[in-house]
Amino acid sequence: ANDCFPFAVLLSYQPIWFPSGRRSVWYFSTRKTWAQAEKFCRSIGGNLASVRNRLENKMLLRLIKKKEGRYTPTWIGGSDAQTNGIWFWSDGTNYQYTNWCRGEPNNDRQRQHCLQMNKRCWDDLECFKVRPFICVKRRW
Ligand SMILES: [Ca+2]
Ligand SMILES: [Ca+2]
Repeated sequence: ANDCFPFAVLLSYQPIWFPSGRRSVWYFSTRKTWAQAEKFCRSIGGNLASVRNRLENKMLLRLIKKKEGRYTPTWIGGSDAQTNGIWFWSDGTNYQYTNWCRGEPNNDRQRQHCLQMNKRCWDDLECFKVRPFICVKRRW
């Protein structure tokens, strides 16, 4: 039922815009698995968020802090589920800028294939864990 998100509710969310002005970013505090989160983002015409540079990374962290009151681990759109060690952004953005925490991605127990923003840096994590998440939508 949660997958069916009324547009009127969406209107009450305040997205932030990346500096390019072409991509808006939406924070959702509902905890979902990575795949559920990506599916939800697609249902509103977007994808889980990709990060293209340091400024965008900083903006997402600031958004998490603002919405949760602290740096809560949050899903964004990176995944190496197809081939371990080959990372993709679910929105098709080139995987170029990275901000991995020291020692990450470590593919712990060979089963970490999804990217969470963890405090100030990134960590690969089991995709079935539930986290709040950030969607990105291109300007329509
Ligand atoms: Ca992996
Ligand atoms: Ca990890």
